[in-house]
Amino acid sequence: MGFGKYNPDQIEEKWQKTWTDKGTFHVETDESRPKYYVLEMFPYPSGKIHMGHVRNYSIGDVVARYKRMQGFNVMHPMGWDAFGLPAENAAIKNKTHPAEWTYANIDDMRSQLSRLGFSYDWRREIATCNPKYYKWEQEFILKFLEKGLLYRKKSPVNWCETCHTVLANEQVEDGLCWRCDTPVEQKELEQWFMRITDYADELLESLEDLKGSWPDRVLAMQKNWIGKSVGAELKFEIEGSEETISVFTTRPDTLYGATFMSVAAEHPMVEKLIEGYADADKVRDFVYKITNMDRFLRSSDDLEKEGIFTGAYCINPLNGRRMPIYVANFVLMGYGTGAVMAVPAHDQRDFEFARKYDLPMQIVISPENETLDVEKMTEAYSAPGNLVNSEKFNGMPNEEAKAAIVDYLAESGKGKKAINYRLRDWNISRQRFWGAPIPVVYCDKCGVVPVPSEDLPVVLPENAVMNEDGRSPLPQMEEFYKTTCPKCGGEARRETDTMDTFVESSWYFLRYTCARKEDGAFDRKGLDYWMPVDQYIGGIEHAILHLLYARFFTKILRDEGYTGLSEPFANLLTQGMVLKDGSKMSKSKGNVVDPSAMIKKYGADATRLFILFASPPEKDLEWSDQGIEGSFRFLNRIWRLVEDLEGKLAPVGACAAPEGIKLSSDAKDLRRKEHDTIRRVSSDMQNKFQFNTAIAAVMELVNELYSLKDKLVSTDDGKFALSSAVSSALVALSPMAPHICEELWNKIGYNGCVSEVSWPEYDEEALKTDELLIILQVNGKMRGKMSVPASADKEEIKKQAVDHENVVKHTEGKTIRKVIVVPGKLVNIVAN
Ligand code: ANZ
Ligand code: ZN
Repeated sequence: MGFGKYNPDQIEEKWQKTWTDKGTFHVETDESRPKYYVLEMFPYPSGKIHMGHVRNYSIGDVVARYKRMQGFNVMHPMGWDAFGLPAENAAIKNKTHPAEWTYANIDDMRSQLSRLGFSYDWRREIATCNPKYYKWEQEFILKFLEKGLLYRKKSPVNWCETCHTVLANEQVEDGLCWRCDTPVEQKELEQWFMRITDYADELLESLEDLKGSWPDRVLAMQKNWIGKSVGAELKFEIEGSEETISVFTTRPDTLYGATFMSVAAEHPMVEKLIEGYADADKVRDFVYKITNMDRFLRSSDDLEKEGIFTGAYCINPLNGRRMPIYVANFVLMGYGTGAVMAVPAHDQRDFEFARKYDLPMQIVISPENETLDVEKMTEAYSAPGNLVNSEKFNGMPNEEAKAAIVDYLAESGKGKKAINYRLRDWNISRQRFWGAPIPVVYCDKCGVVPVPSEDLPVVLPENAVMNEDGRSPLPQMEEFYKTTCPKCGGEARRETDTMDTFVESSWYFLRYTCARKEDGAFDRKGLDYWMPVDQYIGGIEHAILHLLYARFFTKILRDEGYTGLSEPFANLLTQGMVLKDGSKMSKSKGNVVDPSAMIKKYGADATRLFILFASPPEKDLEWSDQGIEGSFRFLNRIWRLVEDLEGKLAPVGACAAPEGIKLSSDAKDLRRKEHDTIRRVSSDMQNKFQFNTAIAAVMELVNELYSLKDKLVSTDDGKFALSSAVSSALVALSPMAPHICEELWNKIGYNGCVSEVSWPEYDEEALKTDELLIILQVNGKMRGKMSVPASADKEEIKKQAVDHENVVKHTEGKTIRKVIVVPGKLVNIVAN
C-alpha cells in the first residue's frame, strides 16, 4: 500500500490542529506534580520571524517537549513585547494608529510560530500594549512612587534627536542610540527615574548564586556594569580658602604621591577656583569646550589627555605639599566626586597628563627587588609593592596601607571609606507615544499627584494621529492630557511621557503564570508554584539591559510583597547567532534566509532539525543550504524505513523487553543500539542541551535499523527488536521533529500522541554485550584473540586462554609461570 511521499505540509498542519484541539500543551498549576517553566525571550512584533527567532524558539521547544515527556508539568508560554518605536514609525508611514500595525503583526507572527509547531500554551499569550497588561504596571509604578523608588529629577540625560526621546544609559552603545545609531546628545531634562542604585549591592551579590547556572560571560558583564568600586573619600583644603575639595580614590595608599589635582569641567567649584586668576577666561573657554564634548569620547581610554591650570592650589593632607588644581578633560562629573587626586607615578592617565604639562612625580610604591626611577619611567607603575617616601607608612605593603592611611585621616575628619558604583538610576521616561502612560498628573496647587488606583489604567487615546516628525502627539491632545486633580479637583495636566518598553519586559515572565487574571496582577499561588523560570533562553544582546532590569524588578516586587522571589531566572542559556557566509544575517548585508521559504520547501520539522543539528545551542550557527537538504533527506529516510516495515512489526505496546523470547544475536545488537541511543540522547538533553549530538545518535540508530531490518523481519524475536527500536527512535526524535514523529507513531499503530508518551529509560542490561573479545599475549607479544562470555570470571578466562591453540603453540616446551588477566581486555601469559 505504502505511505506515499513524505509531505510535510500536509502532516504538519494536521498535527498542529490535533495539538490545538486536544489542548496538548495547556497547563494548570498542579502542586501534586513537579513543574518546569521554560521561557524564550518574547519577540518584538516586527511582522516577520527571522532565523534567530526560529533558533531561539526551537531550542526552547525541545526543552519543553523533553521535560514534558519526563513527567514535568511544563509551562511554555509566548507573548509580545509590543510597545516601541517601529510601530510609531510604521504608523506615520501608513497613516494608521500604532495599535493597528502592532496587532496585525502579532496575528501574522502568531501564525508563523504556530506553523513551526512550537508547544506553547497559547491561552497565556500576553501583548504588553494591551491595557489589561500595563494596568498592573501602572499599579506597581505608583507603589514605587510612594516608596521613593520612582522619583523625578532634573539631570543631564541621553537624548536621541532622531528618535525624539531620551535613552537609558544601558541604551547608549558606544555613544550611539541603540536603535538608530544617532550620536547621543546630553540634555538637561526633568525625568522619571527608578532607584536601581539602591539595589546595586544585592544585584551584585546575588550574581554569586547564579554562577554555574548563567553563562560566565553574562555574569561578568553585569558585574562590570554595576561596577562596584571600594575606596575612600579624602578631603583637601584649598589654599587661601575655607573650602575643601573631596576626591574619590581607590588608591588611598598612594596619597603621598599625589602631586596635583584634576577636577571635572562641570565641577561646581571651578568658578570659585578661578576667581581673581589672570587667565580665568582661558579656563572658562576650556570648560566650555569640554562640556560640549561627546561624553562617550571623554571616557574613552584613547582620549588625548588635556587640561588647564585654574590658578588655585590645594594641600596634600599627609605631607602638606602644595598641589596645583587643574581642570582635566578625562575627569567626569557623574562619577565619584568629580575630582581626582593625581598620582602620576602610579596612575597611567595622571602619568600622561603630568608628562604633558611637566608636573612633578613622586614614587611611593616600590616593587620588591627593584628601584623605580622617575626619570626613566615610560609608564605608571600600578602593580602592588611596598610604600616608600611615605613617612611612617614606609615599608608597609600597599594593600595594607590603603586601610591604614584612611584610618589615620579619619581621626582628623579628612577621610573615610567610600564605595562607588558605575550603575546609575534608570531613566524610564520616554517622549514617545507608543508606550505605557506614566499614571501621574501635575496640579499647580498639589504638585505631582498619582492617579488613584481605581482610575487605572490610564490608556493611550485610540484616535491619536502620529506627527510626521515623530514627536509624540500626546502633549497636543487635550482629550488626553486635560484632567482634574484627584486631590483638589482643580484643573490638572496628565504626564505625557510614556515608560521605557524595558519596564514591560521586566515582569512579563511573572504575568504568564496568571495571564488572564483580571482582579489583580498576580495569583500568588500560581506564581509561587511556577516561579522561578527554570530555563530562560535568549540572545546575548540582553546580557545587561533586559536581564538586569528584570532582576531588579523581581526584587522590588518582592519587597512590595507581590512575590517571595529574589531571582527570576534559575538557568540562562544565551544562544549563538545564525550566520550566513560567516556574518550575521541582516537585511543590509542581503544574506537573510527567510524561514517561511524554508518551511514551504522542506517543512517545519526539517527546518527545526537543521537548526538544532548544525551547532550546539550556545555557539554560532552557519546557515547551509546543503545542511537543510540533509535534514530533509534524513526525515525522508525515516519515513521510508517505517513505510518499509509497515505490517511487519510486532504489535505495538508489546515491544518492551519480550519475556520468554530469546533474542538472536542480531536482535540483541539492535536492542543494544536502541538503548545506547536512549542513553546518549537523554544525557545530551540533560547536560547543556547538546541537541546536535542527540540527533546524531538517532541518525546512527536509523542506520543500524536499515542494516538489520531485512534480517530481522522474518523472525518473531527480530520483529520485537525492530518494533521497539523504531518506537524509541520516534520518541527520541520527537522533541526536535515532532510532526513526522507523530505521523509515523500513528502509522505503526499507536493511538495517542507521541508528544504525550513518557520519556524512555534505557535498560542497563540491554547495553551489556554477551561476548567480549580478549587479546592474548605470550610474554607480552600478541599471539591471538579469543571471545569469552561477558559473564565469565577470571578463572574461566585463564583456563580458556591457556587452552587456546595459539597460546599452546607459543608455550610448547615451556613452563607457564604466571597468567595475568586484565578484565575485558587481555590475558598475558608469562612462560619460559
Ligand atoms: C588616585 C589614584 C591613584 C587612582 C592611582 C587610581 C590609581 P574606578 O576603579 O573606576 O572606581 N577617578 C575618581 N573619580 C573620577 C572621575 N569622576 N573621573 C575620572 N576618574 C576618576 O576608578 C577609581 C579611580 O578613578 C580613582 O582612584 C581616581 O583615581 C579616578 F594610582 O585616585 B584614583
Ligand atoms: Zn535614536
